Amino acid sequence: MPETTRPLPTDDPTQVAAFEARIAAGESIEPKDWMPERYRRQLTRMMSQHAHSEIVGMLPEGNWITRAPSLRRKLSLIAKVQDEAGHGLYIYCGTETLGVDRFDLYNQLLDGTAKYSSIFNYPTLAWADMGVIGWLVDGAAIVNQTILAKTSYGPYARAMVRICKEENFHKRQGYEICMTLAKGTPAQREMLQDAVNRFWWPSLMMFGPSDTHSPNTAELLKWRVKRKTNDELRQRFINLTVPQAQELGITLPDPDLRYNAETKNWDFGTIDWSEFQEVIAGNGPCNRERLEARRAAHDEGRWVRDAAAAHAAKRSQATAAA
Ligand code: BYC
Repeated sequence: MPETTRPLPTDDPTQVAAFEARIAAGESIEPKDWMPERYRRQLTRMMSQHAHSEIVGMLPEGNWITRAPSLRRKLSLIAKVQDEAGHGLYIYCGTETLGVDRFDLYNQLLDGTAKYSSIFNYPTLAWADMGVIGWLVDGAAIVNQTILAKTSYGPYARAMVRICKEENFHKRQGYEICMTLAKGTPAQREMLQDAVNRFWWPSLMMFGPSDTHSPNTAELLKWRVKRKTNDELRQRFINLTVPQAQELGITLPDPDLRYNAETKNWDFGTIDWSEFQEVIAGNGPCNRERLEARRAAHDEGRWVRDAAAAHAAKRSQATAAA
């Protein structure tokens, strides 16, 4: 039975109290430290979903590598997609420090039982989508991950510090594409506006359900895995992004977006949570296509795994014989 579905053992209350005192004191929890099984389980869930998101997240942008408009754009897009593969592998490594096997986790992605970020189930229809993904999707990821860099689990926090550095570069690269299109021909501006119209609301959904409908937040805040709620981070993202949209001279597709001088926040309209629920239930525009692409890549890569295993076996035989 995979580790993540086994029944939870009962934790010793004294150990739980000592653990929670460490969390309250702001200490970092490291792989060999004692931790409640539920903490381990929550981190495994969150980190594996995050790793899967990076790997599936390569697909929408990978779709445009062959059609990038110049050599410079192609090189930077290839580098971005490679970075995402690196982030995925890095976070799978982090997840293994919790005592799980990445192949079990990966199989949960392939058999459709694991979640990954809703945003990657939307199609990339035009070159402007590459700019908008960098600007909005990586922008949202940075807001979420900068806070996760202070999470209580040491390996995850350290992974986030490193990953955020690269995400910042991705965001600048995306914003620069948007700026070029915004200063371009009317057709380029229209392409940019259309991409923003399609990606704005799904980017807000990346932060997860509203706090009143988020079953995991309270426990994750208690253990300082999360340091801010979904709604707090969503609001922060909106506040940061509206001035950037104004700078580009494009319209965000929300007639209710208004600056509130009292709260110093940008108030926004109602998110279509039924769309979000459909996407995370596997019924978004590209869910099936994304999983099929990952399954095909897994099958086509079988010979690499077999060759690596055979090579490792041969080396260990040679070492034993020496
Ligand atoms: N999509 O209780 P809640 C990237 C699920 S990759 C799908 O609020 P939690 C990038 C949630 O898992 C971005 N599912 O959960 C890569 C839970 O379901 P389960 C990925 C979602 O954990 C390439 C249920 O809804 N980033 O940055 O407290 C290119 C209830 O939610 C989503 C991370 O993974 C969603 N959007 O909070 C560019 C960061 N939202 O598991 C960029 C780490 C919620 O109970 N993760 N669900 O069945 C987190 O920060 C948190 O897990 C979340 C959700 C804020 C995502």
